[in-house]
Amino acid sequence: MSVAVNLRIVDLRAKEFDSISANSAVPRAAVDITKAVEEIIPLLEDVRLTGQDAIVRVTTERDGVDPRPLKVSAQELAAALAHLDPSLRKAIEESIERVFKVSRANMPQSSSVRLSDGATVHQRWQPVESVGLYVPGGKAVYPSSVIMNVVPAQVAGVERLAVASPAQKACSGRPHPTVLATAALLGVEDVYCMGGPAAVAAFAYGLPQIDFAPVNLVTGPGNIYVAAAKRALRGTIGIDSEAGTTEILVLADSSANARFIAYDLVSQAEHDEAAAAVLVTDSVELANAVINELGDLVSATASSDRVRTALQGQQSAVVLVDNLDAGIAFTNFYATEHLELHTQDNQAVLQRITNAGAIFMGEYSPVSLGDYLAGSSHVLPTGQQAKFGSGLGVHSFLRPQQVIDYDKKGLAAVANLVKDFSEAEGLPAHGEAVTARFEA
Ligand code: HSO
Ligand code: ZN
Repeated sequence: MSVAVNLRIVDLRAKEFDSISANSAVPRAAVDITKAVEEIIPLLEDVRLTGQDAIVRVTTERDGVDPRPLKVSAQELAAALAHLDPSLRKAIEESIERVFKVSRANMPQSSSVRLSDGATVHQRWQPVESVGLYVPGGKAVYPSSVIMNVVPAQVAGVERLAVASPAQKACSGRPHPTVLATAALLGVEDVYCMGGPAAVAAFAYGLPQIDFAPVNLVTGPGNIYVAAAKRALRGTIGIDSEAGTTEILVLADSSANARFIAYDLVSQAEHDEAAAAVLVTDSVELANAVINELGDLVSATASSDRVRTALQGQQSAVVLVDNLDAGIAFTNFYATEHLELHTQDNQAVLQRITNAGAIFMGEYSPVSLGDYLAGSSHVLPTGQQAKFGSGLGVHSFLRPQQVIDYDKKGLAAVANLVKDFSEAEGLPAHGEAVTARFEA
């Protein structure tokens, strides 16, 4: 039986809106990360002071399993790979290959600028030495996230890559076998049975009992407590971003296929009750058609209750606008994680899109393709972070380093200018360090 979906309609026709009013018209689901940070600080401290003991304690208490040995053995990894369903293995291998190709093409180039005779500044890209990748357990199992994190790190040239994934009660207290199998396929040998904020703390502080050294950078998705741990430990470690709940915004005109759009909204709503699914359109007919299609789809889909809750939450809506210009303006203000364009001229619209995590062009580029197999990353900025951040990629694992290479002639040409600057800043020793080189 089909039950109508109450996707709310936000009518912005004949209304002025700006970034603030657009985002309060369709607010993100509220998450109190500050409170979560407060809650987990004692646990992070516990891991810092007692290492593996803290991890064992918290996992036994909360999940009812002893995660030891924390390090997943080579035999366990090999067994997980041997038991991997052959067709899933094919899909994983194809995904890996595509992400590899895209990552290789995305490697930034070093540069070298000669500013005058004997005056050169180079820039080279240096990989981060060690990375911890967090792979969540819980509501869903994401071998795809292993690919999206590991492949760009490997292409960037990261030397040491450790994966942590929580003990699963249903998997005899070990991480999920598809996660292990994917790690094995990627040649990752350092895999640990640990989860939640404690795992992020282990990445930051190391675990002396099992000779696990701290890493420099932690990436990967997780629940609010994992995000809170990343926020609390940032500085001790680098982090990719604080991954929030999935968002999809579809910008469509009357030419769009309502059924395809409904499917795509449902596909991302499937992740979480707090997922945001937003349709922005200037066509009332399309809006009604999509809402109509959703009734059937949501009633029939596997996670019907979760999807319905997500679509009927404050964070999801159909936004009606006067025309495509207003739709583009709303889209840029909202700065969605995933943007789908379903318009008569997607290329022209694309030129005017400034803020989005990733952009999916037309009816044969759905978000779920990007989640698994497009070759692009599915680790993308949520909650307006697309205004300043980007998806995960090779660049996330690289640091630009500048190399300053001046000879005597190059330095002589600017020696007096340095002296003038240094005096203006009241730091004459700076200038003297240069002029001294030219005194007899
Ligand atoms: N859409 C999610 C990624 C994902 N989907 C993983 C399926 N598996 C966040 O971008
Ligand atoms: Zn997804």
